[in-house]
Amino acid sequence: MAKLTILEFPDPRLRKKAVPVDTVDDALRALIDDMFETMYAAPGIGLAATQVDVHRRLLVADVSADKDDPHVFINPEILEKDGVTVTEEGCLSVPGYYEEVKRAEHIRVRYLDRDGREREGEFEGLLAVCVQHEIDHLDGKLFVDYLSEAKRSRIRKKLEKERRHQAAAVVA
Ligand code: GNR
Ligand code: NI
Repeated sequence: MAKLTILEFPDPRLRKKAVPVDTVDDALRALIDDMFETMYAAPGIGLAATQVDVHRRLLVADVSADKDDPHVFINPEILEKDGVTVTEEGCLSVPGYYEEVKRAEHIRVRYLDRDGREREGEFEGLLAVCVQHEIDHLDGKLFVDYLSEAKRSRIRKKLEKERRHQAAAVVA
C-alpha cells in the first residue's frame, strides 16, 4: 500500500479528461487500495483517479462517520438526476477553500465494481454530491468552476502564493 500525491489547483493535469478503464485486474485493485489509503489519510470523503495523476475513469468514496463504508465506481455513468441540493463543498485539490455548490439531490449511476461486475445504484445525500464532484474531476472539472471568475482567480492566486512560500521554506 502507498499514499499517493494529490495534484493541486491550478495544476493543468487536473484538466485532463480521463479515459474509460478497459480491464478490472489486480493492478487496478492495487491502485484502488492506494486511492483509499490516500483518501482516508487526507482525510477526505472521495477521491478521483485524476487527482493522483491517473487519467482513467475511476473514483472512490466513503461518506460514513466511521469510515467503514467504502464505495468504488469504475466507468461511472449518471443515468438519471433528480432534485436540487446545495452543499458547502471542499476539495483535496483546492485545500482550505469551501464554497456552496448546487447539484442533483438523487442520482442513478451505472458503473463497474472492484470485481468488474456491472452495477446500477441510486444514491442521495452527501454520497450523491460526492459522486458528482468526483465524476467532474474525471472530466477535468473542479468545484471552483461553479464559482464566479473573480472568486476562482482569488483562490488560484492565494494557492499559488502559498505554494511559493512552501517552496521557499524547503530550500531555506
Ligand atoms: O473531502 C471532500 N469533501 C467534500 C465535501 C463536500 C463535497 C464534496 C467533497 S469531495 C472532497 C474530497 C475531494 O476533493 N474529492 O475529489
Ligand atoms: Ni475534489
